[in-house]
Amino acid sequence: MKKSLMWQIVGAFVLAIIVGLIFGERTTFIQPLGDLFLRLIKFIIVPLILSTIIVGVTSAGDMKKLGRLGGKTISYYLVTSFIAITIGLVAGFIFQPGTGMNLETNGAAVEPNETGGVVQTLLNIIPINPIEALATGNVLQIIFFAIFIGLGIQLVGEKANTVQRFFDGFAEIMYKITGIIMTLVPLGIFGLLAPVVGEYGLSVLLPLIKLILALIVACIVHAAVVYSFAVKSLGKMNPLDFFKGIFPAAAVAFSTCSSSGTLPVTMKNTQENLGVSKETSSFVLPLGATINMDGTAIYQGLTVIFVAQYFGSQLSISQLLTVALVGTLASIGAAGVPGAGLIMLTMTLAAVNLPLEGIALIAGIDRVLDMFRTSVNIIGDASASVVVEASEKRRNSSGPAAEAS
Ligand code: DAS
Repeated sequence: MKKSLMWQIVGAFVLAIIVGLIFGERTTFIQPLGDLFLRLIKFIIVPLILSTIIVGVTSAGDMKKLGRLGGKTISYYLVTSFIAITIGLVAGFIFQPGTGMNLETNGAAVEPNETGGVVQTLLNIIPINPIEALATGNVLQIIFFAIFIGLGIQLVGEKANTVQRFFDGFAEIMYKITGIIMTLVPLGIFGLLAPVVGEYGLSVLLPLIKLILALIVACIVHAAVVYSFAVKSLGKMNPLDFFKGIFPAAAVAFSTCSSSGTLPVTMKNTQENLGVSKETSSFVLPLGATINMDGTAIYQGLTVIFVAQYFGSQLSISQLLTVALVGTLASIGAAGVPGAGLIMLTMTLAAVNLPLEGIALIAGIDRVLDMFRTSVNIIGDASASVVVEASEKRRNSSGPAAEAS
């Protein structure tokens, strides 16, 4: 990645903190700058995902390869998410963020999040109306639609060549537009962060500082241990090069608190800085932006322990296992938008009969917690793309025997 962009991003962070601390809540006058950047990256998400997945599927060559890519990707996501929630639980026991707390809540009753369970979540992936899925930006349904269009192009063959060439060209156009928008990343980070710094003064953050610190440490441990090990041992990449390469996307995720919104930048970084092919990144990353959220998994584990400690509840081993399972599903079901993890927390708390009022305890600072968990979410997606890419390259280089199998 160009050093100048990295330093511009660091400068944007520093400037945002200074301006936010100086102007406090008056910093909202900068908000339109952040909203402008957010709208620019959101407007390309749907056409980018649709065109790049169709191209990714048609260039994958065959159904077997697609199945192999999917199997590796989903397996990596499930394993890292389960490790993440375990780290979140351990961080809760070590930091004890909820012990001895006495917080004023606004008493807002919180309804359990009607997620409709896992089966309904899986069924909802199938779009009844693909045009509506595109119009509403339902990413999982768009992925489903794009995969089947890509498979259809392959099965139809020559008659669909024009359609394939259209989407090839359209995907290139979307990558080019993403590159142009990327030049605005420092400006966008400044416009998004400064108002948040101005709003969340220390008086708001101090009472929950142990919870914030516990999440930050757990995120750093997860990224430094799990992703370093994965990209080094499985991805054959120097971890420092990996974290440097994904830094712009992590910074955008931190500022936007949206994995889906960051997707164009994540794809650009993995392709240009981490050497991941368009074919792999266009399949692994959109999927990851919606179902792979390790940061959210850490947050689920940690905040459940926080709530249990606050209300003086002792969780049994079986309840902890329930949290690990349901929290992993909650991280899969969370959408790649700001605050999704807080909404899914109702499901995890309800699973172990903890009072949903616990959500009101953290809702006030959830935006700050969301910054860190969303950054980890997209770093995890990028690590998956590096691992899957390396695995496919090893397989291809092992010759025709591997191709035949
Ligand atoms: N903000 C969500 C995301 O975009 C994560 C969360 O809310 O937990 O990944």
